[in-house]
Amino acid sequence: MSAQGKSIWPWLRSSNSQNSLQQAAEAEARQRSDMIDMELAAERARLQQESKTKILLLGPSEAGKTTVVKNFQLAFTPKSFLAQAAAWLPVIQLNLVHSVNTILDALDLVRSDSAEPEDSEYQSSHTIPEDLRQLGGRIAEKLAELESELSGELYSSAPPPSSRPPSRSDHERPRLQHRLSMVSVRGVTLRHKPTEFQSAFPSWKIVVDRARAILAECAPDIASLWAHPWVRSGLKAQGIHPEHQPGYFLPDAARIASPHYLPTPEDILRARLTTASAEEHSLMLDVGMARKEWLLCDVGGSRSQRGAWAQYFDDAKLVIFVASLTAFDETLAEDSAVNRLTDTLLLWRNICANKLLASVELVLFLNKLDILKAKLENAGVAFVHHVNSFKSRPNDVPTVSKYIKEMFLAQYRQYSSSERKVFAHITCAVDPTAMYPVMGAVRDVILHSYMSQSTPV
Ligand SMILES: Nc1nc2c(ncn2[C@@H]2O[C@H](COP(=O)(O)OP(=O)(O)OP(=O)(O)O)[C@@H](O)[C@H]2O)c(=O)[nH]1
Ligand SMILES: [Mg+2]
Repeated sequence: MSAQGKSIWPWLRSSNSQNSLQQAAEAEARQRSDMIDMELAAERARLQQESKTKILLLGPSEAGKTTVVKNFQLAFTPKSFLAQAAAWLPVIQLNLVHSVNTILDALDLVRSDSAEPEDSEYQSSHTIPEDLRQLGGRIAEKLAELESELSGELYSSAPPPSSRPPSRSDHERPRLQHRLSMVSVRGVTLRHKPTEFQSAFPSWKIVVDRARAILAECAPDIASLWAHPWVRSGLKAQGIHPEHQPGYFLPDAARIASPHYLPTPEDILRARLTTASAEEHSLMLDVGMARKEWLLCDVGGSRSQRGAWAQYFDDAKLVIFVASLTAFDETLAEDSAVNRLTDTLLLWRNICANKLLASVELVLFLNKLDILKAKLENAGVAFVHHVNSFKSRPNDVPTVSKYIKEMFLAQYRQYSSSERKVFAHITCAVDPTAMYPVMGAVRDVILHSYMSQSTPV
């Protein structure tokens, strides 16, 4: 409407009425113009959102979803990925300290003489070599404090109590109770994302430097501890394999403690940080002449978090389901009665059958190939002991991985809510060289689905 148009305030009759009318009309025009600007901005935001390709990473906890996101960043935006390297340092320090404390705790190396159990059978089977007892005495206190300090800085609550049944002497050292038999940190909320640590966490440098100094003092003892045959056999007897667990940095103590240490891409891929709530990561990619934005939506995979996944299904173009090839002889951290492979297959079946995802392409990553190899070839684990239907097939990596892949594809064929392709890859997400071509193949699937969706029908 023009400013000179019909009066909207006919009751104004004073000699100034002409001026007032003009001002009111101008204000109205401004208001309308602002409204139009706001509508245009909202429309632009909507179109921008629609032009983003949303990729959902689903799968159980510890399967490697976040590690796959890191691989996307390393493959397609390496500069910004590497710029975040320093932010991963406290996470890596915490992973290392947590592994050492878990070993000290599991093998009772911090047991004081006065706390010796009375049970003579227990005592004789747990006689600690003197060198290890002294080693424990030198590092246990320092590393217990360091773990509390680092987890206090990184997480908004201390890690939860162990899921392991209490050992005989747990009641004697409540300060150490939070150590897990699993060498991972879970069930706690991050204070800040790693990329925000440096700005949001003012004492960052002080804490990291202090941790570095303590680790430098303890590094020779950590190396001796991990190399000690009594330690290796004691852990094996308890079924604890730190080398198969997330956040495994035990052989790297001296390197991590060195004054100029900066995490390498491989270290960042190995660092373990539980995803506490869904996170979106934006990646800008060149598609022909255009720049295209991908949104990688990374969710937490523990059972308590899965109920929240559906809210991200809406505009997803692709689901990358990450499963671990090594879940067959493991149980859930949330429920030790549930086999991880059984849980993962059921989860995959539900994703395949989900009607909200019927038009979404599926990519399946069967991950942790290196650990599968270590289990079958070094630790002598027999796959058939955990999956009877495997029968007398050869217990080697190609046969077992192919068999697991077939188990997943059979679920897909039987339960998929629509006719669509599934692209399966056997992966080792901590090996960036091996992952690079896989990332390229996934990019092609995304581009193909983007092209076909943007072609008018
Ligand atoms: N050795 C080995 N470790 C892997 C592999 N893939 C991932 N990891 C490690 O496994 C741990 C867990 O990986 P994440 O990516 O954090 O697992 P996630 O699926 O995001 O787990 P949540 O966030 O709890 O849902 C990390 O320490 C990774 O470095 C792999 O192929 N081999
Ligand atoms: Mg994660």
